[in-house]
Amino acid sequence: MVMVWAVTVILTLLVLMVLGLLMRMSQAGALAVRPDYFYAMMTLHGLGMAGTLFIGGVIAVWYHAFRYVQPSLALFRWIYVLVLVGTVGVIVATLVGRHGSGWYMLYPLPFITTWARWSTSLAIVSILVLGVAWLLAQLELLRAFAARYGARRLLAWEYITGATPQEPLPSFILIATVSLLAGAITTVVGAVVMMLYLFKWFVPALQLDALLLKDLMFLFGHTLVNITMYLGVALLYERLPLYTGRAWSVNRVVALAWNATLVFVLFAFLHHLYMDFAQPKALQVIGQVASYFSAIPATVVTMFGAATQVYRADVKWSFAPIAYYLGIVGWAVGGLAAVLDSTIAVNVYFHNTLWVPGHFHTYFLVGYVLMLFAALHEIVSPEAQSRAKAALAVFVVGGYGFVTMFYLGGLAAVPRRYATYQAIPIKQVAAAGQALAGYAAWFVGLVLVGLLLYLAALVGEWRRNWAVV
Ligand code: HEM
Ligand SMILES: [Cu+2]
Repeated sequence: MVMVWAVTVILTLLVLMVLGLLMRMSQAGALAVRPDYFYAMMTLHGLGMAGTLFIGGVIAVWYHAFRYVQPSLALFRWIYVLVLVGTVGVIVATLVGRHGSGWYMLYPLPFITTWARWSTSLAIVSILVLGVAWLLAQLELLRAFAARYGARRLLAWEYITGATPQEPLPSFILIATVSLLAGAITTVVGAVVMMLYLFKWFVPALQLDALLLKDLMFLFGHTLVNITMYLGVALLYERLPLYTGRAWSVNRVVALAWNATLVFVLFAFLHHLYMDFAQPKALQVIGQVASYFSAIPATVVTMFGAATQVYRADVKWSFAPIAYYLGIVGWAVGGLAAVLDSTIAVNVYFHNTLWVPGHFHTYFLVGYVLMLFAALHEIVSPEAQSRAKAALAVFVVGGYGFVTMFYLGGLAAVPRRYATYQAIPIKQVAAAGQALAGYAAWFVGLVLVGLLLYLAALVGEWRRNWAVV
């Protein structure tokens, strides 16, 4: 089953990246894409990436969790079916119905329809189906962890109070618990929003509170993508020691850092509302503080741990440790750009410029995606080495080139989410946006070549491993 998941995830990423290429080409003026198609593609790309990478991480965690616990295999088959159904629904709603309200479907945008009305309801129902699948997956893993370690021990509080635990808690289980707990809570919030949307779709006269819905949507959306990153980090703590020969265990500092993350990650979403002047000022301050505190302790502890893992260690640098390590570097670079942007004084300049896709594409494309590549490679075809390493090199060069163009666009004040830059009345901004998009498209080409080479390296070997789980 895990093989089917791995293939599906990689192929989906490929398709979504091609959509990304088409968007960049449209912005470069190299391809005429009608705006309604551009926004439909952008919505599918964003929703698809967020969802696929999240479930991909859950699957990798599920697979590696077998070392410690017994999550249900049958349930993960059903989850596959649900995810497939939901994904097909989103594809039809966007590419056929041209629903284009962006990946976080901000109220009331989904209901100001320039697209087919049915596509809004299909998108809502499909996301609800995906939400059910995600919730089931998260709860099942948490159940399996609790069955083995006891619910009260999963957050490593013993390490904080100084008591000696009867059985050590793997750091993998601690970080996965933090991620899945925050994920499960906010998935429910997302489902509530979708239910409200569904009411609104049936009864258009219904008026909902736009600010409240924005808060709820970002509580869901921000947290989902944030904990996706943390699933990658959980894998890093679990797998890197295998190559360095050094344990990466829970201690008091690690336990404190990840407990802090669990609390603050639930309030960091407020940084998406800095421009909402109706929101009480205190919440803006909480947003900034929580953004720092949800990122910094976990990052510092992880960076320090990752450095001590390899410092003067006799590491055999095969594909997986290289990819995990490059992943953590991308995570740090993108994280720095993100924390900068979550600082109110800086956000005033960068809000809604290409700086924003700049930072999240960094920690995803050249951060988390590399960790996922490492995890899938370990599962699918650990024997494929030199070809996979070459693929990684091409992918990383292309990836950094591509995100650099977003940052330069942000510095040049190019706004995000423009189908074409020709409509921008300030000539220098339009010209900069267009030129940078053109360079970016070439780098995307490299990314796609890298991904195809990686896929080919895996295919070459995976028949041998088809039998695992
Ligand atoms: C080669 C890979 C990729 C390419 C070429 C690409 C390209 C793009 C482009 C051109 C945009 C629109 C930017 C704008 O003008 O606002 C975009 C938005 C976005 N991308 Fe990517 N992307 C890639 C990978 C990823 C990955 C790995 C993720 C993972 C999370 C991701 C998530 C998103 C999201 C969430 C949006 C925002 C959609 C919205 O504004 O509603 N992308 N991407
Ligand atoms: Cu956020």
